[in-house]
Amino acid sequence: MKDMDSKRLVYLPLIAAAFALNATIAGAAGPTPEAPVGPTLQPEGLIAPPEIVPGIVPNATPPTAPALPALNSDFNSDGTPDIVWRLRGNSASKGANVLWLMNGTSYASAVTLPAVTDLNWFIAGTGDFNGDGNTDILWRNNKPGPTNTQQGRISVWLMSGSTYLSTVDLLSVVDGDWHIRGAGDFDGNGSPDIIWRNYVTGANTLWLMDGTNLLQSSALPSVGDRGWNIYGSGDGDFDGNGTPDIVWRNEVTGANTLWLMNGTTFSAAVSLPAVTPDVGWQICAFGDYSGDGKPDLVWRNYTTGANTLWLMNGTALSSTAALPAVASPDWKLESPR
Ligand SMILES: [Ca+2]
Ligand SMILES: [Ca+2]
Ligand SMILES: [Ca+2]
Ligand SMILES: [Ca+2]
Repeated sequence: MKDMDSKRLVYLPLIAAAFALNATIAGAAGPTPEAPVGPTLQPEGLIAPPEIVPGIVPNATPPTAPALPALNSDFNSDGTPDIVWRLRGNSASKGANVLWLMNGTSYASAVTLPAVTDLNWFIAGTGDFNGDGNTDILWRNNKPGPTNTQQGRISVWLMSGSTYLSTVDLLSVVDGDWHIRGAGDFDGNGSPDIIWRNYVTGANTLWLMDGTNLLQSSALPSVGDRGWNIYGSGDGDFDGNGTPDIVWRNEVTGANTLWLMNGTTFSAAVSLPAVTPDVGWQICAFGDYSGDGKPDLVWRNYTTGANTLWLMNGTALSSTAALPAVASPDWKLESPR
């Protein structure tokens, strides 16, 4: 591994007012989300936990200091991270966004967020970017092409609870090879920092933020093998050192790995249980649902529609808990990550 060249990032200042995110702020008057409103629980037997490949033993590091960062996806401030969904695909409701409010490891209710029918916009993460105690939603527009006049824009939806307030634009990154893969407060200044991975070069970097302002880039080790991808961070402080850690999954081999971080510096890589890639499970989100102070993993099976929590004890899987199934693979489970 070697450090990447952060100069590859191209920053284009934007005039926020001229580029307000083209959200349809119709709220509940917009298209009716399909599955997540009133989801039907599949019979328990149909929700198989992700398969664990024997023989790959995680090197669990005992949790130490229980200094937990603020929850980055707790929209209703009840202490449980909530789950953000976005509907892609070509249905009449495409562009719908829905919040699942969670009660511990159980689904409690769904809230419709404003729709964004332009599918060039991706939900890139969540976190409190303006420091008002409310979780905000990070967006990136990334579909390079001559017809996309907004390529590279990055916007934050400032929220009040689950209510949209306003949009703030960040610096733009036009290069579509760079993807935002999550957000977490790595330098401990209270602002979520943004994790980037370059899908072509394998470079990885952090944007250290002061609210919605970029302070500086901080290079992470490069990972040239494109089978590996970052699936997020969010509230995922797995070793309890006060710094969020970064979850990697290899979609070719099924291996899952955690980068333990010491602030903005890579510290060590440890294995998580592997999940064979041919069974349809994708790792999607990270937050403490069981309330034991340790982050859990949210899996979604885009083949069967099942959703499952891995309740974790550090880097060790202790049990699984089924979430309501959402049949349509067009519903993307986006956050917390
Ligand atoms: Ca909550
Ligand atoms: Ca906020
Ligand atoms: Ca920070
Ligand atoms: Ca940590």
